[in-house]
Amino acid sequence: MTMRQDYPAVQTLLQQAALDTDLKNIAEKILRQERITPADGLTLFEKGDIGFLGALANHVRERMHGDKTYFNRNFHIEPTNVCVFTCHFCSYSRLYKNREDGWELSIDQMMDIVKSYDGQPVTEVHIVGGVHPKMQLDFFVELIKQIKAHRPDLHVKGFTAVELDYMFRKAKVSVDEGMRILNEAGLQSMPGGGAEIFHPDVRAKICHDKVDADGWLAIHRAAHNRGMVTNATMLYGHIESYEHRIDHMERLRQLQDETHGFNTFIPLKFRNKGNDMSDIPESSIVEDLKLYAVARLYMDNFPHLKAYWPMLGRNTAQLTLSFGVNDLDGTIDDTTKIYSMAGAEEQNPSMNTAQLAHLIKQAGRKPVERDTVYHEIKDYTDVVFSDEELLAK
Ligand code: V47
Ligand code: SF4
Repeated sequence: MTMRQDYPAVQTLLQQAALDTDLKNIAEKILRQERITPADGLTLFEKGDIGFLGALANHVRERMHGDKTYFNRNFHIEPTNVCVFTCHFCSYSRLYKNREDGWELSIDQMMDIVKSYDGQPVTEVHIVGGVHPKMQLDFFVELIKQIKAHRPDLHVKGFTAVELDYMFRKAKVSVDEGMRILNEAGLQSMPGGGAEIFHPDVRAKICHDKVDADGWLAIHRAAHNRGMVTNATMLYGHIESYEHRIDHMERLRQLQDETHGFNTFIPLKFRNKGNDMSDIPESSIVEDLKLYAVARLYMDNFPHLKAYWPMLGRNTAQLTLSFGVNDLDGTIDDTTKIYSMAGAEEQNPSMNTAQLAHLIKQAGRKPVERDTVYHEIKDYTDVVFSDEELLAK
């Protein structure tokens, strides 16, 4: 086995006389590339300090990916923020009866967004939004077909399991049938949203009326069975306990053992502006970094760990690159409102390729542009950017 640069750092940690025996045993398992148990995961949250967790998670990250840090060039389409559900953490949605306060895009309006990227080297469109009672399966099949007819090479990643669960029930089709219809229309992968916290005690309090854990997992299983890849998220830093986080990650790890269809795990930090949970303080940066590190150590069968910079902010996103993260999502181009409406620092999230690559280099890592399924497009390590590119708004 090659000894990576940080291996001595982990060895030094293990030799500390004061190191807790449980933590030492877990670290030794990780160095032997053995799976850690739910109890080990809990111990890491409860006893691991930021230095210990960071060194171990960084060791795993570098064993898997070296210094490579992936990003892609993408844009989002948010068809609507009108939603039949009432998730208490959501700052973005409007009920159908208040739909004049929200937005509802027609297929033509969404195609205008797609066409506005003609000639630009974007590789992915990410489609996600509220669950509108009148935007149904046929509508989205038509949208996907028009996108693929206009630009066949654009990867269509779309719809959370929450949107799909509603769409399939409304169209009275089974999950497998619904997935077949969308996949044949041109849907290639699914984002990871809607997972929140799977445990029913938490779900009942924060998002009682949408698809439950088993329903969410069944939709991802159906996608994986068709050969589609998907992501998984976890909304953390509100009322959940460490046990709930481990339970969430364990359910995902088990499905991944079965299907190997997940690409990326994306912890999403709860932001508390403009929603029913605004009285709950946001997690500290130390808690955020510890969570990323534990996620990297626990989710041993997930190839990638993503920090979503529009939600975390650029500075924290840079720090996560030393706590297990190897992906920073995409250039986004100011096309998502989910986090700006919930109080994220990034009110107009947009970075050009030079800025995103520079951010990664500043953290001492190698920026690599990828497509949705992690084919490498270009290594930017030795590319020199002009001030004009770096300072562009
Ligand atoms: O499921 C909603 C989250 C998610 C808040 O797969 C909030 O590549 C924090 O899943 N504070 C949707 N989070 C977005 C999503 C996503 C984003 C980027 C990349 C990918 C991917 C997926 O947004 C929802 C919910 O968990 N969310 N409100 C809030 N106040
Ligand atoms: Fe609707 Fe999604 Fe907001 Fe829940 S998080 S209310 S499902 S838009």
